[in-house]
Amino acid sequence: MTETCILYGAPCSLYTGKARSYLIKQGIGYREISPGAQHFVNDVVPAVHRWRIPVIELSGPEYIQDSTMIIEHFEKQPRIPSLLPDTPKQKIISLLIDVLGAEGLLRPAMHYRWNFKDENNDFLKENFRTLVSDGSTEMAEKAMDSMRQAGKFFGVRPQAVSVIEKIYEEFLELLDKHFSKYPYLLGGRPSIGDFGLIAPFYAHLSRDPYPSSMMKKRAPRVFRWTERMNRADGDMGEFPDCSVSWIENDEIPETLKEVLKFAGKEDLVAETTAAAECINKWLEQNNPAPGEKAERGVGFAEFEIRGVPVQALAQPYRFFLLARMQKAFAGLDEAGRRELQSLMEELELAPLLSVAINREIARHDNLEVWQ
Ligand SMILES: N[C@@H](CCC(=O)N[C@@H](CS)C(=O)NCC(=O)O)C(=O)O
Repeated sequence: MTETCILYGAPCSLYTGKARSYLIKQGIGYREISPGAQHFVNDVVPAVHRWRIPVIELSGPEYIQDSTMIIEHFEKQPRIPSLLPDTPKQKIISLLIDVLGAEGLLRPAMHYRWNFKDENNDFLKENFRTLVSDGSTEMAEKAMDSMRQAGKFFGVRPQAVSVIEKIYEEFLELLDKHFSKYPYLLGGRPSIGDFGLIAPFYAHLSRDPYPSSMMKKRAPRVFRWTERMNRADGDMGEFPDCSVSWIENDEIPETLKEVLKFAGKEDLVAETTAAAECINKWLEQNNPAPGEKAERGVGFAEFEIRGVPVQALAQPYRFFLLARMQKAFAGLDEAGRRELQSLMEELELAPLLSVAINREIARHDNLEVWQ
């Protein structure tokens, strides 16, 4: 395998897991370097305007920060086969799961990392030492403290903990059922949705000691999928009869429908709708100039999960990803749109086809900017 890029990232980083898995599955050569490296601190951070991982460095040098944009870069290469299905249902569902993975599971990812100190802390300290420039335990602990605080921004507060756990346990059970039938979300080949979902499921939920052990006990097939997503081959020995392709006839398996219906009903639709309202209010009041940087969060979306009030950062980035799904939907022919509309209604996810913020988010020079 020839080395074609450098990946700045880390095993404990949620979004690095998404980009890394794509590179592995596509056979794209890379060398992973920790962001504690001097070159990252001195050259890469100024080039991408902020400390954020993952970043890939290509010849030039050209830098790309953002797991989705890294994948998009390779998806556009003519010699690399695309992992976005081109049939209507599988395409839209793949792009929808990309949103769910990037933003929809931050509460369990943060809770199971930061609220189990006895089990996780030593492991995390060692991991976080590789993120900081002097490799010291003191700096690692500071970085951990700031991430622990970040959990609260996503709605991980004591009053919501038991409901976050309950929902995650049920979600795991449904996902485990799916992976007892199929090696990947859409059959015998990973798709863009698998890379979205691996983000919370790799670094945090399958790797940190407490949730890792929980997943191995409660959902061993989900754990196998997280291994599989980090192997260059299909790694699907348990499925000797499964062909190395997406399920035929644009079918969405029933087991995956159950997972999506559950995610939508529990919080994805409510949170997305509340975030859109919050961001639209902010836009009305602030009217950012076109080209102005869009911050990670603009206020807090307020909604309920199983009757428990939650406040979570309203992130414009969610709508950057959602717009990709909505544009793909708009680009379908009429029969495709009709089919999708009825599938999304069946899954109780139809509002996600239209909920939007009043200004688009674009990417410019590695930043999210208001259009
Ligand atoms: N949308 C970005 C999010 C990247 C991101 O938030 N990365 C985390 C580590 S997993 C980070 O760098 N956080 C530090 C910060 O944002 O200050 C992506 O997909 O790459």
